[in-house]
Amino acid sequence: MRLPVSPTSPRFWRSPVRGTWFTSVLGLVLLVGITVLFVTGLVSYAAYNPDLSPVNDKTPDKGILGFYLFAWPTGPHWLYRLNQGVHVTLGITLIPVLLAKLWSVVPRLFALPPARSLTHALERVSLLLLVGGGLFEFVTGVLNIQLDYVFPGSFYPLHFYGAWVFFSAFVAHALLKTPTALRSLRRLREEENEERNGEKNGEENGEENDLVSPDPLEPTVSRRGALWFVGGGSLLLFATTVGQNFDALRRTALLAPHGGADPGTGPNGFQINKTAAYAGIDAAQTGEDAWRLVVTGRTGTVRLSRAQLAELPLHSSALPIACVEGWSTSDQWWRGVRLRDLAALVGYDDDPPDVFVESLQRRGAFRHAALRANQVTDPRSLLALYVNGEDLSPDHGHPARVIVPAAPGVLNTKWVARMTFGDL
Ligand SMILES: Nc1nc2c(c(=O)[nH]1)N[C@H]1C(S)=C(S)[C@@H](COP(=O)(O)O)O[C@H]1N2
Ligand SMILES: [Mo]
Repeated sequence: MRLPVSPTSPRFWRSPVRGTWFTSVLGLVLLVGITVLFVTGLVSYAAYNPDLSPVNDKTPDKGILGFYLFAWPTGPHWLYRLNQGVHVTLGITLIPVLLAKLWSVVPRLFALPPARSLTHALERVSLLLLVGGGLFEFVTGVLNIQLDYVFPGSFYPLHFYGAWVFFSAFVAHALLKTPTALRSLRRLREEENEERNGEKNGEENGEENDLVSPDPLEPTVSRRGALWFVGGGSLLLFATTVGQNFDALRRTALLAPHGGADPGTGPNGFQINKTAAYAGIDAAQTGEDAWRLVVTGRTGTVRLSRAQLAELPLHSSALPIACVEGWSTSDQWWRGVRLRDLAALVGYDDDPPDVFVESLQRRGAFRHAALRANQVTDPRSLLALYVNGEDLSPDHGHPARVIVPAAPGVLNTKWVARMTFGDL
């Protein structure tokens, strides 16, 4: 008969799958994956041009953590779509790997004594930051894209500061553990041979043997099998998420809030972030008699009706909408007035400056945005009146919306009312 044991005892943990090799493979996958998540996350923040204007900055108290910000380029035109597609799709795909990795080392979290020495105590605190930070980043990220965000405080600063805490602990951990992980993988071939010869899982040599159960159950799955199971989970999440970045695959994105459901048909039948009704846009404000675009600059203010705008030189650009939440559209055909032509109307003939764009919308963080001079100058940047050969629909920003190459969706302001050109 077995006596009951507590989780603080190594004998409590009996899975024969635990061991250095299993933990090492998962750890090395996370080493690469989480580094990509961190970099694409920081890049995504830079893409908002937060250093251009406070209205673009969702993390105003970042301090020196914004040291790396740079002027976001306008090409290639799919730059933000790729960055954010990778960030969100990879983050979701790594969830099973993260959970399996935590599961594989969970006996250590319970091990006693809590600290054998000061170094050991520091190591355990850093592990708490690592595990807590990792879970926090994945949970806030998933909740934000599922539009079910429940944390007190804005997602952006929490996810941003959390990333720095998590990644610092992650770097320390990776420096300590990567040599062990690589050594353990080099033993892979030997182990494979052992397994083929029918030797039991869990018989490992070398350090870190506290991962191996001293009292393992009969294996029901090999360590490789367990790894395939984790990989299968990742593959399933990948396959039901990645489609939200491609119009033709959108129906396969079963888990994505902006996938699955049919966004509608027709030229305006592509994803919508916030509808006109949600944003409180009233048809009475957008009619031909009511709406005027107010453009201000060096030489004063110009007011234009939609009909007058449509008589200015019109240009076409094939550009996607790419949202921070990780969904994007394929290229749509926008048609409208170049931003730099609007700048020229108010006195900036060949030196377009930054612009501050305001929507008819009264509330909401995305009702206004600032664009940098390079974005105004790019000939593909438009104040669009039409998309895919038709008038913009109310939900896509009728009477007029901004569309800029390579920029995050947030900067493509809909229901534009006012544009103020001048260095910000
Ligand atoms: N006025 C206004 N413009 C806006 C938004 C908004 O909430 N209000 N949302 C932005 C965001 S976050 C995205 S991703 C895009 C989505 O554009 P779409 O709804 O036409 O696909 O619009 C942007 N423009
Ligand atoms: Mo967005």
